[in-house]
Amino acid sequence: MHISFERKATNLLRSVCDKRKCWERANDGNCDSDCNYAACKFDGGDCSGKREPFSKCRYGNMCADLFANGE
Ligand SMILES: [Ca+2]
Repeated sequence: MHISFERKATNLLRSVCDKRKCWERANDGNCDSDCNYAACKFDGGDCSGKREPFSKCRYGNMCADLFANGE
């Protein structure tokens, strides 16, 4: 059975969105950068027009998350 890394990453990020209660903060007019991932719907679009600042990374969302975690 094979589950792609990308799919795992997406599931992981979705759980992160849940933990951070991003769904409650999405689209409230404030940019919550810790929710600004595709898996969190880019904070409901509160942060710039869905641009990906870590686009150089193959898995941009994950890189952004690791970066946000302190390294
Ligand atoms: Ca927000």
